[in-house]
Amino acid sequence: MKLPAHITLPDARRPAEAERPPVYAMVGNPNCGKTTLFNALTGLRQKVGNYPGVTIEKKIGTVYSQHGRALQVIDLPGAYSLAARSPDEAVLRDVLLGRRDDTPQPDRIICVVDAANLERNLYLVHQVLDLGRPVIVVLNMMDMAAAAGLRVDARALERALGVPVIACEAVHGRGLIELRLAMSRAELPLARHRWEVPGPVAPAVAELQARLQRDEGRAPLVARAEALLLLTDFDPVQVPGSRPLSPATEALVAQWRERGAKEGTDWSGVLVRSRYDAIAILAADVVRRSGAPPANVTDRLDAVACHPVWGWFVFAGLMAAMFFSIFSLAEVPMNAIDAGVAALGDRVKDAMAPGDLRDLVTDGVIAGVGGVVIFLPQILILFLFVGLLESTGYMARAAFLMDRPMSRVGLNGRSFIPLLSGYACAIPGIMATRTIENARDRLVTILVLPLMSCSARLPVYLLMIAMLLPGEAAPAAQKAGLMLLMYALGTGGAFGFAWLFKRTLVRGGSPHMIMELPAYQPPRWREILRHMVERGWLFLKNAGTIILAISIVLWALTTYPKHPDPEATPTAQIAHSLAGRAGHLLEPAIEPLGFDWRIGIGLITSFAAREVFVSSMGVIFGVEGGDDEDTAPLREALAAARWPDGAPLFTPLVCFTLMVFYVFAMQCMATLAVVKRETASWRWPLFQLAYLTGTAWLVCLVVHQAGRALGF
Ligand SMILES: Nc1nc2c(ncn2[C@@H]2O[C@H](COP(=O)(O)OP(=O)(O)OP(=O)(O)O)[C@@H](O)[C@H]2O)c(=O)[nH]1
Ligand SMILES: [Mg+2]
Repeated sequence: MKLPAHITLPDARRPAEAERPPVYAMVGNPNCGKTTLFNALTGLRQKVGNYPGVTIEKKIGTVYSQHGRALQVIDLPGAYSLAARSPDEAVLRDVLLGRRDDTPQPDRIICVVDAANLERNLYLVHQVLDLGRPVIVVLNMMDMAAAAGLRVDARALERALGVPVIACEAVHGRGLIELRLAMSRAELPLARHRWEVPGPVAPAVAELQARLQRDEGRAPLVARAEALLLLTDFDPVQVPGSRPLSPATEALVAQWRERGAKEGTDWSGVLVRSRYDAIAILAADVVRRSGAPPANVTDRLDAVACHPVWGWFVFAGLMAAMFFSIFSLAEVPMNAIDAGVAALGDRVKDAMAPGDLRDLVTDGVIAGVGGVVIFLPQILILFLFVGLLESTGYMARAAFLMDRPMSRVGLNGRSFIPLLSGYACAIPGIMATRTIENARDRLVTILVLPLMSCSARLPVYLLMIAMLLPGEAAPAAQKAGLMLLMYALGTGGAFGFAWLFKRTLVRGGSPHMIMELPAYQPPRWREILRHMVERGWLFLKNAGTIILAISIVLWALTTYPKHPDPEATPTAQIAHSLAGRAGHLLEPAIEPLGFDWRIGIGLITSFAAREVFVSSMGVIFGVEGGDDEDTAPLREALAAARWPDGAPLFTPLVCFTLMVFYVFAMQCMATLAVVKRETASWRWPLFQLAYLTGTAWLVCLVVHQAGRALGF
C-alpha cells in the first residue's frame, strides 16, 4: 500500500531515533551563559561565574521535551575556537569530534552566542556548522546587547543560517520555552552553510578527510572539520581519555604539514581569513546599532579597578573588607554555637553515667566535631565574598591586575584565577588550571597552589588568633590584620616558589595573557546563597563524617591502652596511650619549633585535612581538662596546657609558629589525590608533599628560634 504524501509514519520508521532520543551538546564562547542555560533547562546546579573559564569539565544533564521524552544535554567548557589551546578546550573539541569514550558524540548542537559580541562569537558557530550536525543557535544575553545599544535580529540570522535561532536571556528565564520546543522537534533543518574550503588547502583536506572516514570511522563532514583542524593546529593539546588517531593517519597529517611548510602556504591564516570574511557579511545583516552607545558603566568602573595604582587600592580594600567581616560579622553566631556545644556537652555529662562511653561522646564526638563546627559562620562569610567577586565580574579584573606581578615570577594572569579559587579550596583551584594553555605554567601553578590559604585553614588560624588576642576586647582590626598576614605569607610563598620553579624545574617563558574582561553584572544573590549553602553543607558533612570518624579513632587511641594506675593524671594516660607514643616519636623533630608531642598528634591527624587539627586539640586537651563537670571552651583548655616543667605550652610565639606551619605545610590528602590525577603521576604530588612540608618545618624553625632569641 502506498501512503499519501502528507502522512508520515511515526517513530517506528526511524528505529534508531525512537530508541535513543538525541543527545545535545552546549557549545559557545567562554562566559556566554552556557551553564546558566544548562542549569535552567535541567534543573541542575553547575557552577556559574562572571569570568571566562568557569566550566572545565563536561557535565551531562537531562531535559524533558514537550512530549516528555528525556533528552540528554552535555554542558561543555567554553572556547573561542575548536583549535584547542588548553586542556578544557580540548575536551570540547574531542567531544564534538567523537573522540571520547566516556561521552556520547552529540547528535545535535546548541550553539550559545553572546548577542552583545555577536561577530566574535560567530567564529565558533561557523566552525561548528562545518560538522554538518543539526544546530540550534541561542542568542543569549539579549538584555546586555540592548543595554549596549545593539539591535540583534534573530529572524535575520535564522534566514541567513537556515537553522533555528532563539533569542534568550538565560538568567531571567526568557526564551527557554522556545528553546525547549525547538529541542523537542523530531527533525531539525541542516544549516544552509555553503562555505567552501579555500583553494590552497583543499587537496590536503580532501585526502585527509577520506582517510579519517575510512580509518577512523568519522562521518564525512565531521571528517572534513577534523581534517581542517589537524592541518592548521600545529601543537594540538591532548587530554587523557580521548582516543588518539592511528599512526598511519598521524603520518599523513605530518606529511601534508611538511608539504605546506615547504610551499610556504599559511594554511591557518587562509582559513581564518576566509571564515572571518563570511562572518562579516553575516553580522552586517543581523546587528544594527540603535542610536549612540550609552555611557558605559563597565568602562568607568574599570578606569578605577584596572588602574595601575588605584586598582591595587581597590584590591587591597576588598581583601581587607573580607577579613574584617570574617571577624566582626561572625562574632555573634559563633558565640551562639560555642554556647550550644558547651551546653550539649554538659547535658550529656549529666545524663550519662561516668565511664568510657560517656567520655567517648563528650570528649570524642562533641569536643572534636563541636570544635570545628564553630567556624561555620566564618566559612560562610568567606564564600559570600568569593561569590560576590565571581558573580560581579571582579575576578577577571583581579587577574588582569595580577598579570604584571605574575609575569615577574614567570607566570601570567591566567594562573591567577586558579590561585584565587585556592583561597576557597585547593581542589577546584587545581581543576581550574585546565584553562591554562601552557603545560609548564599549568604544572607550576598546580605545585604552588596549596600555598594559597584555603578555608580549611580558617579554623586553625581562628583558634590560634583567639589564643593570641583573647577576649572581646581585642579589636577586630587587629585580628583581621593577623589573618591578612597569614594569607599574604601564603600568597608570597606561592609567588616565590613559582619564581624558583620557573627558573629550575620547568624553565620556559610564558605567553602573554589574552583574557576577556566581561561586563560587570549585579550580583546574582540566589546563585551566591546557593553556593554558600553548598559549601557550608560540605563543611558540615565533613565534620559529620571524616572529622567525626577521626575524633572517635583519636579518642580511642588516646584512651587505650589504659594506664596501669587508675589514678593516673589525664596527661599521663594520654602519654601512655598509642597516640601518645606516636606523638612522642615525633617530638624530637618538632621540639625545635616549640611544639610538644600533643601538638604532634594533631599534626599527624590533620594530615587527612587541616581542620582536623582543631578537632584533635579538642579531643586531646578536652580529655586533659579532666573530670570537672563543666565543658570549657577549647581555647581555655589550650591556655591551661603546660610543658612538664610547668611552662605554658601555647605561648603567643607557639601559636604564631603553628599558624605559619599551616600556611606552608601540605596537610591535605584530597589535594594530593587530585594532583596525582591531574598530573597523571605520583611524582609531582610526592614532590609537592616533600617541598611544602620541608619548607614549613624550616620556616617554623627560623620563626621560633628567632622569636625565642628576641625574647618572646
Ligand atoms: N545579563 C545577562 N547575564 C547572563 C545571561 N546569561 C548568563 N548570564 C551571566 O553570565 C555569566 C556567565 O554565565 P555562565 O553560565 O557561567 O557562562 P558559561 O558560558 O557557562 O561560561 P564558561 O563555563 O566559563 O565557559 C554569569 O554571571 C551569568 O549570571 C543573560 O542572558 N543576561
Ligand atoms: Mg560554564
